[in-house]
Parts: sequence; structure tokens; C-alpha cells
Amino acid sequence: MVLRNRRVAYYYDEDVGSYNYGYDHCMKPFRIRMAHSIITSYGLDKKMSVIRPPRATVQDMTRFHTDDYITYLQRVSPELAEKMPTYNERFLPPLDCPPFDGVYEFCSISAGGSIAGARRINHGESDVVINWAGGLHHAKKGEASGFCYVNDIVLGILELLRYHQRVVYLDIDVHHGDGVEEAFYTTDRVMSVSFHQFGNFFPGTGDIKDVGVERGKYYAVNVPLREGIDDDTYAFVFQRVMRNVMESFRPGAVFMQCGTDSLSGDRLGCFNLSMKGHAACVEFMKSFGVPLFCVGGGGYTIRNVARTWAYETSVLLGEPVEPSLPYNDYYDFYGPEYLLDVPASNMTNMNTREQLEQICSDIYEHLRHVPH
Ligand code: TV1
Ligand code: CA
Ligand code: ZN
Repeated sequence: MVLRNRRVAYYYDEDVGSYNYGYDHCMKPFRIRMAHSIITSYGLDKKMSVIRPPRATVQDMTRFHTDDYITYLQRVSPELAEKMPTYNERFLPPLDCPPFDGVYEFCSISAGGSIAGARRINHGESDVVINWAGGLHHAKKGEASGFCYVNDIVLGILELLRYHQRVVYLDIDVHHGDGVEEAFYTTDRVMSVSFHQFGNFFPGTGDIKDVGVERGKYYAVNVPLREGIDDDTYAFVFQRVMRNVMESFRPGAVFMQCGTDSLSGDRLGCFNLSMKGHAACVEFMKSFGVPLFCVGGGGYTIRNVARTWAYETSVLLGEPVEPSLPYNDYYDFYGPEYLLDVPASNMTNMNTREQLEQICSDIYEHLRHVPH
């Protein structure tokens, strides 16, 4: 067995797939169990350290969140929420963030993996960490937002900042990483970079002109994109922007949110990336040789989410996998082809070369202000 692969840590809790936002809700934690089943059927679990994360405590969560909000989350249940509707309104946006059964435990698993994974990087025990249950980038200090209750990413980055002077946060979910950007908007120790669908799309923030304030000015990078972006055009902007970010900022670690709602055929997102195009971003970031933490996030066509996170696990391990899916617990989800691949479609790319070049050059101008 190759020693290098042992340095990949994969955080997984068997219970995570049992939490349910509600039968008609598009966020399905079950997709994490589906990804895990593909990962084990390829035998990838034998090539990395598989770790069940310790659950995050109230003390862990209140390093970012308010005491009021976490106390509420700990106590809330569907029954209690019905009795106290006004209490609810303060913390949970209706429909998007229901007070489902076990919501606090679900958050403690997601955040537990991101905190423990960051500590593993800090102690030099791993140079790649994976937590597909993390990536809940919209959660705010004192309230839930967009299917996210506890911001595991902010908690993980706060942990990394104990040992690393500078950390890059990178977000390829189709939505803007607003909660993480906001948490670090005034600091020059975290450079937050989000690629997202922009224009009449949730959460509505992430204009290219939003670059941070005070000490944090020019340490927020936003890449607003139109519908239908394909692998080649995405790779063009992604590589230009990220090469520029890595060279100007020189981070000690990269925290990457790998939301798969940027894939072609997603229920919510309108990008046209194939699995290979999405994974090319992960591979590109791995090539810098800086400790890399990959978390999940969005992704609403669950068979494609599972395929892509399983494939990205193989990419991070440097272990190639066969294009046909091995038999696994949820095999019937992947018919009629039973292939690993998620292909792109023939949808129109609304992003022009000129717009994308303009985006790259605007960002180049912003990053020129970052001291070398
Ligand atoms: C219940 C049942 C909730 C069906 C929510 C789509 C649903 C959406 C549902 C939905 C849906 C959103 C808004 C409305 C703000 C609200 C994990 C007042 C078919 C990281 C979060 C998107 C994305 C929130 C999360 C968005 C992530 N879109 N069906 N809700 N307005 N909310 O627009 O970035 O992927 O859609
Ligand atoms: Ca994003
Ligand atoms: Zn999303």
C-alpha cells in the first residue's frame, strides 16, 4: 500500500444519511450515504484513513454562532416549533430551513467532521481531508439560511487559523458562499473565493464588485456567472483566477466547498458541468501541494451527487476507478447505464468569452492590491 494515500483522511458518520429535512425538501442527507456506498464498492476506503468524527459540542459551535441561536437549535423539534412560531421566525427561514427531527445532531456531525479534519491538518497528520457532510456555507452567526444551520466551514477555518497565518476558502457550489464570505469579510487572513450563478438567483449576493472591507478589502473574490457554463469555459476562468489567488496570497491551507449543484442536470442549479469538469477543479487545487480540505455542500440530483463525490474521492487519493459502477447498496439509482460518469448536456452557454475575460481582468486588478 502506498504511504502517501494514508495521508488522506475521510470523515464519515453512518448516521448522517438517516436525517431528513422533510419528504418534499430538495436537500437529502441520504446522498452522503449513497456516495459512501460507491466509495466502498470501489475499495477506496481501504486506501485512506476512514474516521467517524467526534460530534461538535455547543462550545465548538459558539466559537462562531451566538449562544441564543445554538441553545435554540439544541431544543427545537417539529412539535416545539409548532407551539412557538414567533421564537422560530427569529432563527429559521420558513420552508428552506425546517426544524426537522434531529437537526442539532445532524449539525454536530457535519461540523464535527470539519473541526476534527482541520485539527488533523494542523497537526500534520493529513495533507488531504474529506468531509462530504460539511459545506453548509449559508449559515449565519445568529440564524439559519438556505438549508444551512451551523456553518461547519467557518468553524473549520477558525481551527485552521490557529496554526496557519493565511487560509484560502474556495467555493464551487452553484450558490454564492455568503455565510463564509461575511464571517471573514473584514480580515486579510482568509481569502474567500466563490464561483456562482448570479442574477435572479439565491442568495442574490456575490457581485464582482464585492471585494471585502477594512483590512479585508481585496480579500473577497467573487466570480458571478450566467446559466449554462460548460467544462471548458469554467476551467478557463477557474484556472486563471485560482492561479492568481494562490500566487498573490500564498495560503498555508485551502478549504474547498465542492457543492455539486453546479453539475449539469441539477434540480436547482443551471450550470452545465460534467463530473469530469467539476472534478478537474479539485484536481487543479490538489496540484498546488498545499494542505487541502474538501467538503460537500449543495447537490440536488442525488444520483449525480453520489457519483461525483465518489469520483472526487478517487481523484484526491490518486487512485483511478473503472467507468462502470461496481454493485453497491443503491445500485438501482444509477440505471439504465450504471456508469460513474455525469455527462454535460446540449444547453446554451449564456457566458461569452468577452464577459469571462472581463471577469478575469477585473479580479487581476483587485488582486494587484494584495501585498506579495
Ligand atoms: C421545501 C420543499 C423547501 C421544497 C426549497 C430552492 C424547498 C426550495 C423546496 C428552494 C425548493 C431555494 C430561496 C425563497 C429565499 C428562498 C447547501 C424567500 C425547488 C448549500 C439553498 C437555496 C442552496 C435556497 C443551498 C433557496 C446550497 N431554492 N423546493 N429554496 N426566498 N431559497 O430562494 O447552496 O446548495 O426548490
Ligand atoms: Ca459558489
Ligand atoms: Zn448550492
